[in-house]
Amino acid sequence: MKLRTRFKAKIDASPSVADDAPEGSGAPNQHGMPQLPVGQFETQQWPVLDLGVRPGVRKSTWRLVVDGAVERPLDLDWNQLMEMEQVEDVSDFHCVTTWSKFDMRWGGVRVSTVLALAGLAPTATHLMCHGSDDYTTNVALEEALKDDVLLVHTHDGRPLPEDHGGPVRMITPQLYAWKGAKWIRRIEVMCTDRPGFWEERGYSMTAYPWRDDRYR
Ligand SMILES: Nc1nc2c(c(=O)[nH]1)N[C@H]1C(S)=C(S)[C@@H](COP(=O)(O)O)O[C@H]1N2
Ligand SMILES: [Mo]
Repeated sequence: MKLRTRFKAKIDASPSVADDAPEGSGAPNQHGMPQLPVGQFETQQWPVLDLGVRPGVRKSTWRLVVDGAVERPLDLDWNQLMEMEQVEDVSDFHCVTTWSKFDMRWGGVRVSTVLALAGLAPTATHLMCHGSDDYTTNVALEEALKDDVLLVHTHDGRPLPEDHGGPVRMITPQLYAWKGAKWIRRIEVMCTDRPGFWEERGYSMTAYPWRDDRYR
């Protein structure tokens, strides 16, 4: 069964699909949500936010392990990522520190494409995404399987800058941006939820911007 079919009910029940009173302002975005979530302001800048570590990953050294509750663990290199279905998408970026940047142009591979290749165990529910700086963040599968959740290598037609997680990072446009691991090196598929770096320090497990879902 296709992953999307298998997870359809959960995706349809996820906050950004099921919420009939999303809190925010501005014209509706492509999902019918107010473009500016509650408590956010729009910026033209693209600030850099991370732990201050620059792991120095290059295309030639980048690898992505997909393991845990999967049928076929993967260990992908750059060329293998390039051989997978490539997509372009425009989406917004919402940082929990209250800035939002609209209409970012991304190029990359859907997380769902990679997970379909690995094959999810029937009991899989969440991901732990690991960066090369040892950052971690947890994402529910019904969020990670959405079409705009990407492993991006391109922004605005250029290689993703190292500061922003290049050569490859994850993005989660319908969640706060901390759910998108920069310099992504491992996607661990889990059968229970577990907090990542910021979640252990009091940030939300679910991180849904249109309900001010910042802390837990
Ligand atoms: N590997 C890694 N990914 C990370 C972080 C980090 O510290 N390390 N910070 C997160 C946070 S808190 C935010 S807001 C976004 C910021 O992405 P940017 O620096 O490209 O704006 O990356 C997220 N992904
Ligand atoms: Mo953040």
